[in-house]
Amino acid sequence: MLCAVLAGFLLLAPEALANFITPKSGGSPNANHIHSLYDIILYLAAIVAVLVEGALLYSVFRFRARKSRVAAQIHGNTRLEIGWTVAAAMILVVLTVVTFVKLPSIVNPPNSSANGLVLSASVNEPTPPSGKKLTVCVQGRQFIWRYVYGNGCDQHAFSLKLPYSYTTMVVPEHTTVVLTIQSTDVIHSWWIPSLGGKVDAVPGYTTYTWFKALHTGTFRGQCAQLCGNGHAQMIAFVKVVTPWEYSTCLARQNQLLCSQSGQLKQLRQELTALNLLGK
Ligand SMILES: [Cu+2]
Repeated sequence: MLCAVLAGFLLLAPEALANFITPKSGGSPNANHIHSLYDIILYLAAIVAVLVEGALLYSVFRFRARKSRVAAQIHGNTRLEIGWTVAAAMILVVLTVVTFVKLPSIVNPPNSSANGLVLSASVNEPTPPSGKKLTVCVQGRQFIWRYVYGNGCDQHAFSLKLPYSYTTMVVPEHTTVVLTIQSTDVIHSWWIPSLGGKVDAVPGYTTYTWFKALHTGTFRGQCAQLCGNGHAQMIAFVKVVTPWEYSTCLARQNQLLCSQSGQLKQLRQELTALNLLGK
């Protein structure tokens, strides 16, 4: 009876509890591979748990203490002991092989799709086989995420006058996006669950991850490393749009940044002049 209930639970679980007891997925191939690997391990572990607990409960009930009955002892039964040692080892071997088979698809970025954006290559970041990707630099600081778009963003963001944004990252769909992750103060952790695993932003180091959004939409994430008293506010959004919308959005962002830096320059001049007048 108990086994039937647990088996029913396992059968229904993928539908009823999608992304509840398993990692979020659906936004990017790496997130999907993490999800399916997690599923395989979870269900194997669940089967082992049901078998072991079932045997235990059955034995407790069936062989409970009764007058004038002595339980049979199986200690020292070589066949049985070799059997369950080999079975446990085989399960671990299967899990290891499955993990190593799936790992490359989680770590290595694939090519952008034909309808994605055509982009440039660079040398030190994870690169898809075609070499074409979109680079976005993610910078964690207490307590906000900053994104700079385009090649060279990790070193020459200011001299190249690259467009940037805070909190919400805009990216095109079907395009391999490689993230270059840095921190300016303490350790933060970049994590948009539907778009893949989390990666730490460590001061003094550059870490990398990637995603390839499978459809448009907005994905929410949160800094996953306690980084100070404003940690809870350090949320992040990835807004996935069509490649055309992305190009338009980037051009608009450039224009806005340009006009604002013009205004800033003017304001600085005025303040400097006032200061000089005051002296
Ligand atoms: Cu944080």
